[in-house]
Amino acid sequence: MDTEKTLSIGEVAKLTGITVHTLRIWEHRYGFSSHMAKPPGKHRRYYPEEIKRLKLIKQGLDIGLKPVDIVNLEINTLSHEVESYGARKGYPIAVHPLQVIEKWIELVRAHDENSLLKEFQLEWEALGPVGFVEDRCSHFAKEIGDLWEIGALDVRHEHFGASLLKDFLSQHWRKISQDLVPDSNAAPFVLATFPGEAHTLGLEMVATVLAAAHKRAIYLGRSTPIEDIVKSAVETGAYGVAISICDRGHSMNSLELFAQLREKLPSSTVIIAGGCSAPSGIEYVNTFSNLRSFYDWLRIQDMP
Ligand code: B12
Repeated sequence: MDTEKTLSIGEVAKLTGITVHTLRIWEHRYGFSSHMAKPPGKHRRYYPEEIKRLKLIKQGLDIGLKPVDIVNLEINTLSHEVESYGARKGYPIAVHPLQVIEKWIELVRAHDENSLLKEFQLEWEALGPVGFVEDRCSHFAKEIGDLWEIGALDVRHEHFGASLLKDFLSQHWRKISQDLVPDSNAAPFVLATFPGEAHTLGLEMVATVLAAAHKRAIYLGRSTPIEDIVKSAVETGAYGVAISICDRGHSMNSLELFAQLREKLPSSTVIIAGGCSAPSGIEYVNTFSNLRSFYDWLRIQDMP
């Protein structure tokens, strides 16, 4: 195999969530010989195919399997082991979504829009809106990003997959809203990204969770000036404003933007933030580590 296309241990750690320290212990203890390349005189490198297997190992460990039992299994046996162990322990099927995501990625590669939409629909029906966004969409987006980073997908694939998912979510949450959020005067949540932030998939996921909790969403979308967010919130008597921040470049001035938002919004309007680069620790901004906890929070709000 071509060693130029191999990955360093640091890259592998970043992509799999397994620490460099743990990977080194496993290298030492279990070998991994068939999955690694060792260029003469250099550090060992990992073949990209190994990422999939290591992610499955991580899933197995997260649900209680022991490294000694799984680290050296080949991918099909490993996948079977993780799945059957998860089922025995009563974990919902959503705990191990890798095979599904892999199938979706293949459909992205093939630009097979109809099949991918069918797959989305099947999972949507099986998991419900909140399970679909939390256990499928976020893994899918992350996997597309990871594969792009290691050069296994092109940016055109990223665009294709992300925009199809975005449109799917948009259609579905708007439909739920029409059917289940009967009162068009109910205090809404205003959804937006800050100026310069182009990533809106998170906002679509938030809108989906709001619809599932029977809350009204006013979707302003990407790159919205603070004044406009405030105007919409005031005019509609919004209960809250929800901001998604994905690009770290924009999170740097987000502290200032949140301060402006707080100052200009009525004091009763709640500010909520999420996304992989959302800042934490601002006392007047509610952040949520995942969309399920956001859903649980929504369900207990006493809203007009
Ligand atoms: C899809 C995607 C795109 C799509 C966006 C499509 C769209 N309309 O959203 C496209 C292809 C257009 C794109 C473009 C760019 N992208 Co991009 N993109 C991604 C990708 C693959 C997924 C992002 C995503 O949607 N994730 C799903 C989100 C929602 O997950 P999350 O942020 O973890 O949020 C979770 C929760 O926090 C919650 N949540 C999210 N928001 C909110 C809000 C609230 C209120 C709540 C309660 C919860 C919540 O929901 C999620 C589920 O659990 C990431 C890779 C990655 N690893 O993330 C790169 C990534 C975000 N992109 C990146 C970059 C750099 C760009 C570009 C600048 C690239 C370029 N040079 O042109 C451009 C931006 C162009 C611009 N004008 O600014 C970088 C950002 C790096 C950084 N510094 O942070 C990333 C990380 C890729 C990388 N590894 O470099 N991108």
